[in-house]
Amino acid sequence: MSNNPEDTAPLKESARRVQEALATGGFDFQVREFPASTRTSAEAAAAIGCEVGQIAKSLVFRAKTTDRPVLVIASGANRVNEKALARLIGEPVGRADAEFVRRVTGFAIGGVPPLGHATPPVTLVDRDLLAFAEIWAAAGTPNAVFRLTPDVLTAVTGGKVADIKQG
Ligand code: 5CA
Repeated sequence: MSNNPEDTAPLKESARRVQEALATGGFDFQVREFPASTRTSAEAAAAIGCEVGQIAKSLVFRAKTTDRPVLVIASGANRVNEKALARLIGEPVGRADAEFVRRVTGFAIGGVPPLGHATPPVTLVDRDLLAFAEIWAAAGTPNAVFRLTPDVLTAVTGGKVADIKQG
């Protein structure tokens, strides 16, 4: 038990949607809201007290031919190699703008979770995340995250593990 009021306060609507998507998938992970920002990987790692590499950041790309959303769940320490991504999905890709991200995921940049998107995306998981026993992902808002394992991340997102980092 904890006396921290953050543990018992009701979740913001976007964070609650992520908690519900997790519950629907049969997972009992607890979405946690922090007083400090978890908007970026560095901020999230600082608030949680983990390595930046353990942050599973959800980056949305836009496939240029089909206009479909492509989700790359990358280690917070890495940048995504767009050429490798294009080869993997078979068409050119570009970074999605804020409007596209909100429309296809239902969430705003800084809180995009790896699951529960409005339009189910093609999903790739950065192989580097598999090196960690525990990782943390955004949970709908710039203050909310949840802890999970790399195995569960790939299972729950249907993501394909890929070598996707730059360099
Ligand atoms: N809550 C944190 C940790 S899980 C988080 O969501 N981090 S993130 O890295 O997954 O999301 C922020 C990402 O959104 C940044 O890495 C950046 O690539 C992207 N981003 C930020 N601003 C924009 C923008 N204006 N247009 C497109 N993408 C953006």
